[in-house]
Amino acid sequence: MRIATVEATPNIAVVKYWGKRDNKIILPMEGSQSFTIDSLKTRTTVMFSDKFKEDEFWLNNKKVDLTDKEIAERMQQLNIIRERAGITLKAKIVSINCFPTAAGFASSASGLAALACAASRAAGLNLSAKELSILARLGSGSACRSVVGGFVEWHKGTKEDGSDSFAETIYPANHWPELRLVSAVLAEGKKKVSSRAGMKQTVATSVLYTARLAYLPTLLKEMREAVGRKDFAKFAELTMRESNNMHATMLDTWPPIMYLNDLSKQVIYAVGELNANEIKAAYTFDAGPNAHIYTLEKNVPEVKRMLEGINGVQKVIVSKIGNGPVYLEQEREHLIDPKTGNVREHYYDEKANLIVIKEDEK
Ligand code: 2P0
Repeated sequence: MRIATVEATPNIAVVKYWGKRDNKIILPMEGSQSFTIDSLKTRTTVMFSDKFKEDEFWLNNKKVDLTDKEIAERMQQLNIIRERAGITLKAKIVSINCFPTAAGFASSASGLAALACAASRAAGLNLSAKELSILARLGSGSACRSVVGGFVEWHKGTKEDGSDSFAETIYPANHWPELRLVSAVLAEGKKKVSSRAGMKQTVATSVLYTARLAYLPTLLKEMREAVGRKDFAKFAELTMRESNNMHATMLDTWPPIMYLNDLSKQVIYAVGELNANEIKAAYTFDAGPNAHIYTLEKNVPEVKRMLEGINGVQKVIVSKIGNGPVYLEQEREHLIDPKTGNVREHYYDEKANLIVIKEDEK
């Protein structure tokens, strides 16, 4: 049957991807590294069928306009998958994010990783992790790091066709079992400058960006070693300085880009105080104000208390390191009824933290 369902999770980078050398097939200026986390899942079902007259995409129960240029670009992997599988069938894609409402978390990494895995499986392809990573990359750069688990590196590659630009696991999820990510939701709403537009502008205008590119190869090596040794103090310093470096090039962009807000800055100072005697926490910020703090299990209560003491922190989410995408094999877990091709009524139950498919309730 041409249907598959996959759950994928986001990744939070410690060496950031910010800048492309090819905007069409998404090749980065440099490598990056992240941990895939075990929470904030996206579940995606893809079905190919001759019943369907056109491709359809439902995200969080809303129909997405596939004629929109940016969305069509992000879905380019779908045609590549069809071509490779030798099929011309239309696809129905149904996706839901298990994120708290208004969390302001980016969902493109988990969403496009889940799409690559589910669409290729539904098309009957049996692809390697490397091939899946390359497909996910075409939808969103950071998504190529979510097709595998643990500590992940995206190799920038040197080939023009992108065949050596993919992510792989350097250390599996159980390498550093005490590591946790404590994420704080600081603000709602859509960001003013998208990552895609922002990074393009940074590459074009920031004079600091040259210095960033010069130091990244050394940082990638030092980070790999610090994670390998599970040296939290070194890992934390590298992580925080790297986040600051990326945000410095954002501010140095013209016109300037500022993703951090006053609350983000309060978190930076509070982490500094927490670390006064012993390094216990490492903040990192992406293209938005929300704080992501890597810490060790024993320090989670203290980090949570610190965040909850900041007026304006809306929610705190603790994650472990995850294993990467999971294929759901049970018929009733599909978001599409395989017999009829109809979208099954479904929603995310935030309290129970699970996806409810209406038929299950009967
Ligand atoms: C990262 N970010 O490494 C960095 C840190 C944001 C800041 O990857 O244009 O949404 O789709 O390739 O993947 C965000 O970039 O951009 C990102 P596209 P994407 O996680």
